[in-house]
Amino acid sequence: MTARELYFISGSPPCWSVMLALEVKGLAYTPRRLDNAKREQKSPEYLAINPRGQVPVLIDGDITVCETLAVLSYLDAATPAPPLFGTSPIETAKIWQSICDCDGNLREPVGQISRPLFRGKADEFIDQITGAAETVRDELSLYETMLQDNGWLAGDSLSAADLIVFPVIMQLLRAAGRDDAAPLQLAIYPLADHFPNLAGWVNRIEALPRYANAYPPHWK
Ligand SMILES: N[C@@H](CCC(=O)N[C@@H](CS)C(=O)NCC(=O)O)C(=O)O
Repeated sequence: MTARELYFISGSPPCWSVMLALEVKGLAYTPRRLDNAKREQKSPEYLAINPRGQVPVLIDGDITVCETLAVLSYLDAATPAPPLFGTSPIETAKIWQSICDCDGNLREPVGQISRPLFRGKADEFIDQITGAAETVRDELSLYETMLQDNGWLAGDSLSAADLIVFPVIMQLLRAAGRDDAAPLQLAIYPLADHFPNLAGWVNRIEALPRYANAYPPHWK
């Protein structure tokens, strides 16, 4: 057992980002999985840890950190290698730009696609899904161009940008790859058919040595 604990919900992209960061830095932790179906994140015990009732939360000894980016920053400051936020001003700027782009332009439209599909309500939300897919394809095209000459989203090495964007893309693929998404012709899945550079980037992340440890338990 370690003094480091991570409260998470399986399949939550922000939680997956933190888990990947822990694995990339080789940091052991005790996973504390909460059951969203039982609303365990709203229990009095958990609200005492995070009054917002959200995950991820990292506990490191007597330190409690809420919010994904705060956790990534904390981990990077506490364990600098490998660096997640760059080693030069321009690298740091590019990483933050990519994170802001994802949070401002990709995360919500991916949610607009994945939420109804995961609930089996594709028919009911067809306009929302196809409209969001258009926005998402535009964003993925930008990634596709960026990854033409670069292995990673914000420079020559893996960074927090990759760890933030990757779980969002995986959530998208899980939704777009469902049988009930096929008739909608979202032109996203299989990724390699539509965005081959992005598919190569996904493969690179999946090949990280401890990748499997962070994979959402209920997706296995
Ligand atoms: N800004 C927060 C957002 C975290 C968030 O949205 N967490 C979701 C899981 S993806 C959650 O806790 N949902 C449960 C709830 O709100 O009850 C962060 O990045 O940490």
